Amino acid sequence: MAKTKVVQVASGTQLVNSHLQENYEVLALWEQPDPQAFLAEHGKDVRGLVTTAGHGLKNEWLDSLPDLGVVSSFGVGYDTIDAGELKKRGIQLGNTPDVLNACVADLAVCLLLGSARQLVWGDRYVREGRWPVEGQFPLAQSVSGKNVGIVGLGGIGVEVARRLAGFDCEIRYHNRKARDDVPYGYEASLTALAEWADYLVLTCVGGPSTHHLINREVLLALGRKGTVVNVSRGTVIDETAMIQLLQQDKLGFAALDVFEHEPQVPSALREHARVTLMPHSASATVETRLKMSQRVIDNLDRFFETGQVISRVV
Ligand code: 8YV
Repeated sequence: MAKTKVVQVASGTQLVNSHLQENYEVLALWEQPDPQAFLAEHGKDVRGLVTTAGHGLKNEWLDSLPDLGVVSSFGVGYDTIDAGELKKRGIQLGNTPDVLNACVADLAVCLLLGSARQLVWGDRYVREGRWPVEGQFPLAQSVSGKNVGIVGLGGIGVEVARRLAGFDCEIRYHNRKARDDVPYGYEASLTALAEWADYLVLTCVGGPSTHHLINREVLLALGRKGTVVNVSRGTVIDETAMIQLLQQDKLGFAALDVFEHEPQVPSALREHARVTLMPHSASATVETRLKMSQRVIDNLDRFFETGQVISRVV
């Protein structure tokens, strides 16, 4: 029997790549100099498309994929995929939620603690031999017992909250609507949450609905006492406003895993002493990437077996 044809947008993990190679006829889009022209020629009986949250897919490809039934994407975020357009065309979209919640929350807390206690700078201070010469390292910020505001209390946000409650922090959150299944205080005004918070942790979705949600006004409310921690999407923060406020000493600290124009990170951020940076790594552990890979595979296989992906966005 002929294998089902799938397009693979970008090379994936070893597990995903080998599963696709063994079980499907794979069209490797990343190897094509002109993906649009390639799909126009070869897209006719393609039934699945595998991509990542980082690579997404282009709407203009869809006209060349008339038999496409399923898109399986590596990652929980799907801001690079037009889910509305897929829905209109009756194409299912599967992503990899839940399996990465704990891992992403771990990095959020790691960034928060690392920024507060100046872990990266302290490490450099010791390595560079400055301790015996310059003496006492500057005082840092406490975490235990402080106020933590969470923007976007979904699966990842709840894991962050649970962890920081263990540090005796008071937790409040901002969502579009209050939840009735969590013990944390709801704050309808994002600015009021920022004013109250010592640490503002962003775990909301990306895309147009949250574009520059954390604007100059919110960052000013967070102020010099505050730290913004972002494991969501770079687009959620007005990066230019954040840089200005850091430079003007009107915002305390920033601990960032994501950026507006990845992998480009402005030199103003790279050079700033009160900024802690990671290269979009919140889900990047061996264990979590394995689980995400398995979900990408399961979403695809299950669609062809039963007509339903497991983790369905649309
Ligand atoms: C990955 C992510 O880095 O899940 C997401 O939405 O942003 C991360 O887990 C990304 O999916 C890799 O493409």
